[in-house]
Amino acid sequence: MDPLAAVQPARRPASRRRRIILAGALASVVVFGAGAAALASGFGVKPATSIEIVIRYSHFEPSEITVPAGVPVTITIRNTDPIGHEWIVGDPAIQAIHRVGTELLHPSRPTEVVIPAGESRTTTVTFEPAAPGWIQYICHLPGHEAYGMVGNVTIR
Ligand SMILES: [Cu+2]
Repeated sequence: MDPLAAVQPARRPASRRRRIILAGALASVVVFGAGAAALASGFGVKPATSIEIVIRYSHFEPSEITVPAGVPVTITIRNTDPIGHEWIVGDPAIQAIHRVGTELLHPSRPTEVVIPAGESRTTTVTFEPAAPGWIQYICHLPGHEAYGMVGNVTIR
């Protein structure tokens, strides 16, 4: 048996996935009509100090959060998948370390949270000012980042 099978991305059923991709394509057309650049930069989104991120089918929902700089932000990560995941938030240097890391599980830190299957974890992080997209949250279990388990933090 493949020893990595237990951590392979939890994929949604194919037929449902196709419908969602189609719906996403339609939504993109509408969004671009309404001014995609403004939405993509988080314009108009009020920074939040309490955020819930749901993990479903090995994706973070939402995959974009907007937070204030310099104040504690409470983040609850709820894993609805039948496999464990992790939530590593940080700059490209942090992500590079975890990308080649060999530990499947490690002790949780405020910015490095392991969420077992079906469980939730809450952490508190204070973000320093950074350019949009510089700080990301990624699951570095094998194959998960490539499958799309990536989110962006906008700090304002
Ligand atoms: Cu994952």
